[in-house]
Amino acid sequence: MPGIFVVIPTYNEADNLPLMAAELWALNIGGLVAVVVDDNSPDGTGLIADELAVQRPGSLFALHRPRKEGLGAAYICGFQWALQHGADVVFQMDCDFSHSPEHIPQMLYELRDCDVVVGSRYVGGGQIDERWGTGRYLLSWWANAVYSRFLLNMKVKDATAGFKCWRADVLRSINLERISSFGYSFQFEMAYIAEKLGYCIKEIPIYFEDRRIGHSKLTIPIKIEAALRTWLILWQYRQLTPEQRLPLLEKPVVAGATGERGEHSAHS
Ligand SMILES: Nc1nc2c(ncn2[C@@H]2O[C@H](COP(=O)(O)OP(=O)(O)O)[C@@H](O)[C@H]2O)c(=O)[nH]1
Ligand SMILES: [Mg+2]
Repeated sequence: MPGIFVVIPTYNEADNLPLMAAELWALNIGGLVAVVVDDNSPDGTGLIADELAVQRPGSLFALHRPRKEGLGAAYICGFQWALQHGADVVFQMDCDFSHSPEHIPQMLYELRDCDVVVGSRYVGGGQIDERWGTGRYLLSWWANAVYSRFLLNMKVKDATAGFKCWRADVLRSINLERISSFGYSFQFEMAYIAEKLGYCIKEIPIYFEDRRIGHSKLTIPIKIEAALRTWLILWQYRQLTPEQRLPLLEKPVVAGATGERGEHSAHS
């Protein structure tokens, strides 16, 4: 059974997390493991993750980080954990239902003939919640059309998408240690690296619904970071080519999918 790891960073998602876990389990996909990476959320999301891990041993793991350090750092932590535990496929998604778990089976299917599948708002059939304000829409358009496509010359239409399905070996071939983004520039930094390394990225349309519960953590400093980071990314990876994929070491023995809860929980 393939090891399918769904990495979900959380910060104050206490109301969303149990619903998200239930929807993931309802998919009934063998070998699917949720990896929650919580940054010591004040609303107790981390404790809820621990309780869910007890309820379904081996189906959900809770990783705890001592403080809020941004979405990018949380994803790197979750990716590394998944790779160390024998992942074949790694998903990344928000915990707020903007990324519907319903797309997971199709994304898995599409991964058969590409390296990364992106749940995209900007391909035919993709859609954004009508409730998005003009400000947020313009920001997303600017980041994708101007920064990603024009400046970074990227092919992917939704470069800032946070819903992705990675062939785990692609992540193994990327030096995750050097990812520098904290906030949502993480999304296009990863997409840019994947393109520069010559991987095949496929986009499938999704309906991106605005979060129903809780608040967005997309703050002004994170927006400023994304704007400045684009230039750094352009410089940092200017000489990256497919020859620079990291060599694949032997895949670790699968432990995560069957291990005891707590065994892998990194409590703060
Ligand atoms: N662990 C962790 N998760 C975060 C952090 N910032 C945001 N998240 C989570 O990342 C996902 C995306 O954040 P969200 O606020 O929905 O951003 P938006 O979709 O761009 O509005 C959600 O599941 C958040 O709970 C952080 O600093 N640490
Ligand atoms: Mg969100």
